[in-house]
Amino acid sequence: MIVLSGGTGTPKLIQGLRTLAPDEDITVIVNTAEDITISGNLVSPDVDTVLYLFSGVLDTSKWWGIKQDTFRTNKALQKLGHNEKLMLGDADRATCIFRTELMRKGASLTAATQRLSSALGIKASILPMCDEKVDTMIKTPHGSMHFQDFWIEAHGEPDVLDVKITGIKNAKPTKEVMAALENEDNVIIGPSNPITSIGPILALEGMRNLLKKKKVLAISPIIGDSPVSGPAGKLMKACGHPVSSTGVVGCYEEILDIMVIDERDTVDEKDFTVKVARYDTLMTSVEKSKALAQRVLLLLGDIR
Ligand code: GDP
Ligand code: FO1
Repeated sequence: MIVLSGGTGTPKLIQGLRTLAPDEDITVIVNTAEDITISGNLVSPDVDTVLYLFSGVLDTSKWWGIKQDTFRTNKALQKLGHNEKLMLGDADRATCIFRTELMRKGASLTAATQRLSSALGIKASILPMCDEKVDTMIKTPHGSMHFQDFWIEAHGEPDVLDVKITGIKNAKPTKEVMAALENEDNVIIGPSNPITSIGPILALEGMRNLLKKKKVLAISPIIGDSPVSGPAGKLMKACGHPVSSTGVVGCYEEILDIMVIDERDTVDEKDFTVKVARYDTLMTSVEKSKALAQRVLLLLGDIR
């Protein structure tokens, strides 16, 4: 199965999918537009979250970083007067150092991710969406800032006027992403931020046209008029989409076949242009992730 993923909501769903299918059968196409260089090393937050999930070391209290990681290097740098934008743990930093070293020697992000995957004993296929550098930039009244500056340094507080993904016009889905999509009829879009996590994947050349030919199921990250977590609401509004499950359908216009919305969602099903299914989508435990994943596979006809 193929899953398009950001770094929080979809990994929760993948946690459930893993209990129903072998890791070998799971391909995750991951957003890279939030990647950022920290103290000389490339951090790929969404890719790393997926890597750590599959290798069983993810800190699932935060949905980023490695559980029980230490922060000695980050603190030592602070003492020297160098405050890092992201609190990078020591073991997490090792991943980023190795990635950067491989890339410095000429490896693509995809190849470096494959190397990390096999070093971590991962059987799933974790595919960065592209190998070119792309950056999500948030336009605010104080100027344009990188997503990580907006989200961490500015605590997501500034008003948002627009969202732009720089470099996306020159970015292409990798040949590994294309090959994976060619071999699958069904695609799952997890409950991820439609603007900053799924938006960049869909903005890659040819991606929307390719997905139009697939059976695509999405899970809404919005319940009623607010996201379960994070800045999706503010960013959707800035991009002209209503903050609702129907607004999410708008973001996936022409490619979506089935939308899974939460059973508590007050939205009127008559307002949808695609097939709608209701379920408890709040994945607050592995059991709940599994139940939702089971429902998703049933809807896609992947299990009976
Ligand atoms: P990011 O890369 O950290 O922004 O993570 P994602 O884009 O993958 O996920 C963030 C989105 O997931 C947010 O918009 C949340 O509303 C949504 N989300 C997080 N947890 C859940 C959940 O348990 N259920 C649903 N339906 N949405 C969730
Ligand atoms: N998020 C935070 O809110 N604070 C942090 O200090 C932080 C550090 C960090 C380090 C590595 C990493 O892979 C992710 C990290 N995140 C942190 C999460 C990240 O900024 C975003 O939540 C993701 O980019 C959204 O997908």
